[in-house]
Amino acid sequence: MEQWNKYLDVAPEVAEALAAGKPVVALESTIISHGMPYPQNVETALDVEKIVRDNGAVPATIAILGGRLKVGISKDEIDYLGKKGLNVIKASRRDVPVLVAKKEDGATTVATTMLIAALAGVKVFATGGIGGVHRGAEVTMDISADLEELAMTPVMVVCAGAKAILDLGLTLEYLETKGVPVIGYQTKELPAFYTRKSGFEVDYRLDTPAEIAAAWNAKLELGLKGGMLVTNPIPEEYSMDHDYINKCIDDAIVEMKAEGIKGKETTPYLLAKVKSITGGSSLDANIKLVFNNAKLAAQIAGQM
Ligand code: PSU
Ligand code: MN
Repeated sequence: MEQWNKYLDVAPEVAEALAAGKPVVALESTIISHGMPYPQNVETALDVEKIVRDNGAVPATIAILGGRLKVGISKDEIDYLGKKGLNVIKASRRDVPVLVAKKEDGATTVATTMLIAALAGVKVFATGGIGGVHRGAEVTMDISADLEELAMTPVMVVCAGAKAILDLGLTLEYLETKGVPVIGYQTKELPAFYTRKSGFEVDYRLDTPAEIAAAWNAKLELGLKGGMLVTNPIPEEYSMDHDYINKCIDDAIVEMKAEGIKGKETTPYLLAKVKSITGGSSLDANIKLVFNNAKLAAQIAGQM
C-alpha cells in the first residue's frame, strides 16, 4: 500500500491554498545549494518567493530535510541550504529512498521537485534551466533524470530553456519520444537559458498564460501522463551575447573533461565554471531569468 503521505510535510499556507484551489508554484532547492553561490542563492530564492506572491500565487520551495519531504520551507531553512551549498546532497529521484530512510537532507533537482510537488498536488513549478541530454551522451549515456520525470509526472515546468552545456537537439528528440509537449512562451524558438535563441524550434508557440493553462487542462482531462515544459526566453535586456557565452561554455566543457568530472557533478561543475569564466556576468543573467519564470508560472497557475 502506498503510504507516501506519512513522509510529506506540506506547509500550512501551501496546504490551505491547495485545499481552496488557489494557485501554488513549486520551486526547487538544487538551484539554491548547487546552482548559485552564497549569498546570492539565498537572496534569489527569497526574491523568487516574493515574485510568486506578487503575482497572486503561494510559493512552495521544496527540499528534503531530515528525511522529510518538505513542500514549503522557511526562510531559515532556505538560508541553511544556501550556506551548506555543495555539502548538501544533490537529490535526484534515485536518492530519495535512502535520504528518507537515513533522515538526511537533500537539495531537490527538477526531477525530485516534480516528484514531491505531484505528491502534494502542486501542478506548476518554476526554475531556471532543466537538465537534459548531455553533449557526448551517445557515449556517456548522461541523460538527466529531469527528462524521465517530465515523461511520467504531472507537473508543468516553467524554465528558460536549457543551457548549451547540453545537446539541445538531442534533448528535444528525447522529449518528443517521451511525449512531453515543449511550449515556447511568445516564441517559436527554443531559448537557450542565457540567450533567447538556440537555432532549435519548440513544438508550439503559445502567447498567453491562459492559452498555456488551457493546454495543460486538456492534457489532464485526456488522461495523458507526464508533464509539460514551458520555455520562457530571458528578457532581451538581460540576455547575453550568443557567441561569447557559447565560447565560455565550450571552454568550460574542455576543462571539465581535463579534470575528469563525471556523473552528477557534471552540471554543478559546469554552472560554476561558466560563472567564473564570465567573471560573474552569467550569474546576473541567471538570476533575472529565474525571476521572469517565477512571474510567468504564477500567472499560469492563476489561470488553471
Ligand atoms: N541547470 C541550470 N541550473 C541548475 C540545474 C540545471 O541551469 O541549477 C540543476 C537543476 O536542479 C537540475 C539539475 O534539475 O541541475 C540537473 O542535474 P543533472 O544534469 O545531474 O540531472
Ligand atoms: Mn547526469
